[in-house]
Order: sequence, then structure tokens, then C-alpha cells
Amino acid sequence: MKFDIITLFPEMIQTYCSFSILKRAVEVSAITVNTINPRDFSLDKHKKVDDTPYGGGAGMVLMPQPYVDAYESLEHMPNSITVMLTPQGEPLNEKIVNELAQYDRIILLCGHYEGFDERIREIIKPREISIGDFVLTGGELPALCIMDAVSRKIKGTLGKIESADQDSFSCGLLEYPHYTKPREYRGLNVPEVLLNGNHKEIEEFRRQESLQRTKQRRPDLLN
Ligand code: 21W
Repeated sequence: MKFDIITLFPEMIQTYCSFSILKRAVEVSAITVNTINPRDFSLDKHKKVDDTPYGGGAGMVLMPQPYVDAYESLEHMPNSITVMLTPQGEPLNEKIVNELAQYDRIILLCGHYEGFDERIREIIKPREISIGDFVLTGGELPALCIMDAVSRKIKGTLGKIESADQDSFSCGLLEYPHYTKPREYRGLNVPEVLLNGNHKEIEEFRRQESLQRTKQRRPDLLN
């Protein structure tokens, strides 16, 4: 999977991708991460990328020229999709992540606390995605959420042990409670059933806990 991220803050993307599992994914070439800064494409003598809104109002608007030129500087590739991160987009979920993971290349367009000039949408025609109903300062964290979630689906990103956990995660229920050593901590004990080595009983206990948690916290997931 190739990610091309168009952002005014490329270091935010590069830094996150230099740790942990994404770092390894880059090292084993499961993914490649390329950043493009629209500021480098600004034709303005002060490298301006935003301006005041026509019609008035607060805030600034991201100019079309630097973003469209940054976008058009990227090579055309088959099986590629462009995603714009905006608060008005469709809310991200695991189904969308699975859809995105089918592509060979994803272009991610990030704004930063400003709206995009509408003509950027009209020219690029991106899929618009949000990560939920709360206000952030920019599209970089949402872009990283997509990169992180999609990368997990790419062969070679997760090791054997982590892939096994994928199965229990994606069964549509919340996870059961986990325990490790010691058996007693501050008077709190690990449930007896997990210590007796009866795998059938353990499996049933975990399934019940998962169901109960899901009913209590996320009844919407049970439909
Ligand atoms: C916040 C962008 C507010 C635009 C007029 C001119 C991407 C995001 C974002 C942001 C506004 C996502 C304005 C969940 C999010 C994102 C920054 C509009 C300012 N008005 N998913 N400028 N939440 N957020 N208001 O915030 O770019 S995906």
C-alpha cells in the first residue's frame, strides 16, 4: 500500500510513522509513506496557502491553486483513491477501512483548521471522511487514523501474534477483560476460571463477558 499525504505539516505524519508497528511496516515495505506540502507549490511570493473568505466571515479558506497543483504533481496510478479529511465527511468505521485497504494507493488530503475552497472538491472529487463528531485542529490526526487502521489490514504489517488477535477483535463484540501476573493485586483477584486450565470453560466465560459488556456499553453493535 502506498500512502501520499498532502499536508502543511508533513513532520506530523513522518514522526508518527517512525514508531512501533507502522515503522516496521515501512521497513518491510508493506507500506510506503510519501508527504507533499502544498506550501511548496504556492505561486505567491510569501508562499501563502490560505486567504479570507469571499462573502465575509471569520477564519481563512485554503486556496485551490497550491492544493490542486500538489495533487496533480502526483503520478497517476491504477487502483488509487483520493480521500479528503473533513468534519463533513462520512464517519469512519471498520467497513470503510476494509474498503480502503482494497486499493494499492491512497491519497490523503489534509486541511488545517480551515475549510477547503469548494473548487478543490469540484476538481479532485475526493471521497470525504470524518473520524467522528468532535472538532479537531486539522486533518492530520484523521489521516493518521486511516493510515494506521488500513495498514493493519496489509499483509506483512502485523506479526503472527498480533494477527491472531485480529480474529477476536473483528467478531463484532467488545473485548473480554484481560489479566496477567500477579494473581492478586491490591486485594483484587484474577477470576478463578482463568486459572483452572479448562479451555472450554474459559472460552465460554470470555464470550459471556464480551456479550455483557457489549449490551451494557454498545448496544448499537448487537444489531
Ligand atoms: C475544524 C476544519 C473546523 C474546518 C470557515 C473557515 C478532518 C476533522 C477534520 C477543522 C473547520 C475530522 C472555518 C473529525 C475534525 C479537520 C479541522 C471549519 C473553520 N470556517 N474528523 N474556517 N473532526 N478538522 N471551521 O475536526 O480538518 S477529519
